[in-house]
Amino acid sequence: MASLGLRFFGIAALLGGLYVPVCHAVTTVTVSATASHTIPTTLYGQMFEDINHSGDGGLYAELLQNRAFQQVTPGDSSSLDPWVAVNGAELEVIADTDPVSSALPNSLQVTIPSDATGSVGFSNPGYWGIKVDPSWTYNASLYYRFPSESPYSGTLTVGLESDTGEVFASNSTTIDGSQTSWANVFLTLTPSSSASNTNNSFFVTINGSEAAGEIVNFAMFSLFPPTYKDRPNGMRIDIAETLAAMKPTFFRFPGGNNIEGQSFDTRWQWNATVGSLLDRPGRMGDWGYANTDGLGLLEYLTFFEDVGMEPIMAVWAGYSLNGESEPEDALAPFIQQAIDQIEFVVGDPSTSDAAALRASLGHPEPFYLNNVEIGNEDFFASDSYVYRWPDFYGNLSAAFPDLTFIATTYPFDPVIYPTPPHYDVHVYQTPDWFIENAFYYDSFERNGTTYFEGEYASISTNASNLYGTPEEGRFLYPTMQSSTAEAAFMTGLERNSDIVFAASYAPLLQLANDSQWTPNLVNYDAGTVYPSTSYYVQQLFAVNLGDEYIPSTLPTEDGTLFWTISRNSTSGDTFIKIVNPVTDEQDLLFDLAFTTVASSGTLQLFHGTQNDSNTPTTPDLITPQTSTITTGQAFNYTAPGYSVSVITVNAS
Ligand code: LXE
Repeated sequence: MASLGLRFFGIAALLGGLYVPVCHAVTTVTVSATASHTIPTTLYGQMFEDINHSGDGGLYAELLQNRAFQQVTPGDSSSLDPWVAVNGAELEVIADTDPVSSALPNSLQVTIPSDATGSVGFSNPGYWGIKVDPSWTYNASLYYRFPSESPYSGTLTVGLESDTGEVFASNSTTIDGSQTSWANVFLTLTPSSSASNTNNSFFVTINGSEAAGEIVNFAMFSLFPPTYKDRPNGMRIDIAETLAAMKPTFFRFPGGNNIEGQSFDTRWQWNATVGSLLDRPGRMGDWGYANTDGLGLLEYLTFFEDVGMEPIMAVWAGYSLNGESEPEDALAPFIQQAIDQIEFVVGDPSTSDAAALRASLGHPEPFYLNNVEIGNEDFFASDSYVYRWPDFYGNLSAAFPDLTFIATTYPFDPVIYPTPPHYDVHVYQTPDWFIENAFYYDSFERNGTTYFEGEYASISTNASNLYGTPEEGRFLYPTMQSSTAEAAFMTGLERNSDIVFAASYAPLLQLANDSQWTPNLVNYDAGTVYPSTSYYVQQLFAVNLGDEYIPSTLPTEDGTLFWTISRNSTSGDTFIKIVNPVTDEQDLLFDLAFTTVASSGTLQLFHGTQNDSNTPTTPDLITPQTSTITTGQAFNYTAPGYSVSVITVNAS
């Protein structure tokens, strides 16, 4: 326990002409010179699934929404969303008699009215906007065919325009009525000026008077800006860079609820997400919108290599969100599908078809993979996890003895066999809960079992209605109160990193215009990324981390001041993280047992008031500020209210 000494604070208050010393309780933290354990290399990472348009419309850089009419019902008015007609064209999503591919059965059938004049066609406003950047080259692509042969030949134009009709970029080609089979049109767009906002759209037009009465079918559109590390079919640069700047060590994917499916048929299936985009049918995701699966297994894995993080990959485990579990005697094909998914990632192309497929797609070398998670939140179907866990774990660990498998129930309920080596623990709670549970793992038995805090977030101030509305206390965006409370909890994760091997805030990403869940770590719209206060907490914890944990005086278990210390055993850089999740400032005295401690260090201070929040209307309200600080074997520090401080000092 921390010793609370009383110290006369340096500055005295002037009162009635007399100097009256102001008393502050000072918490003395004695810091050992010897590490107690090695910090796992996977401690701080990210949990991702397509929720809040975090994949399509988010990390995945494709700009066109509903680009291939996947998982829509032709004839439904919503099947066209968000495409709209330009200048009187008649648009209809049809089940094509001769579709562009068997995976993409629907086409956009465009009829040019017989009295058409001017440019006639259709446009797409993207995912609530399209960013027009004159320094970018956009790759536009579409497929077309004439359902009936026609003598028509004319110009097709694609471009980017504002909602007031200002054209920023356009490019053209000739299309031909003799083209009754599918032809691909690929055109680049280089805007000549920037747009003042993101209320822009992508348009496709033809000359109305020349084409009057013609009918043309279109399919599989795409519009890509430059991508992170220049990957074809890759990631949106600003979002990817924001994620990479957190220095995540792992990326949990592809769910979360979104691996589960609302039913067995709509579960995430790796094999439907690889190969040509024409061969990906997409699926109805678990968060109310179709997933294109353009962000497929290979795109994920490539992204992990580009960022330098490892996967924590989930396999579907026989349970879907509607509450149904596969009976035990029906599991075999799903276990095989999970084996194939893992083979695709790490298998040998000479012995596995899935690995050979990976090699044929340009990556003959296996990807790095250590951790595989079996299912998601299977405590919701714990009755069936009693057989699903041993069946999946038994078969998968026999096929891949070098891999590590993670169970998704709680250690105590139900008791499952064989005893899982690792558990994925989730918690969405109030700020107070996170502060009160900074010692959550301290009492856990050290029996070889280790833990992945796979989802956590402080989501509401209302303990009795955590998932209620913002009016009922739910956070729309993280605040300094919610974020510093998470930081208090994280000091406990770091202290217990002998048994906590990984931890990730959830959810990771949110398109601010349309989301299903709040709060989220990183928010964005079509043009801008808005890192939240919790993002900066995650970043401070992840970037400033040594390879060894340095024990120190324990914080008071029911207190309001927390710290954790780690050290880089090569450089001697020692990272002292101090969290004050309440209003009043608090004083500390650090007393380091190291022989040599630098006389100055670096302070990264992140602090604000309780409700301060980085939002699209107040971006960057609170960011960490760096300064130099006087250190030494003993030094004082005052932690402001609602703050996370990281003091980096060299010690040996
Ligand atoms: C639990 C699940 O795994 C996630 O998909 C949800 C959002 O983070 C959460 N309820």
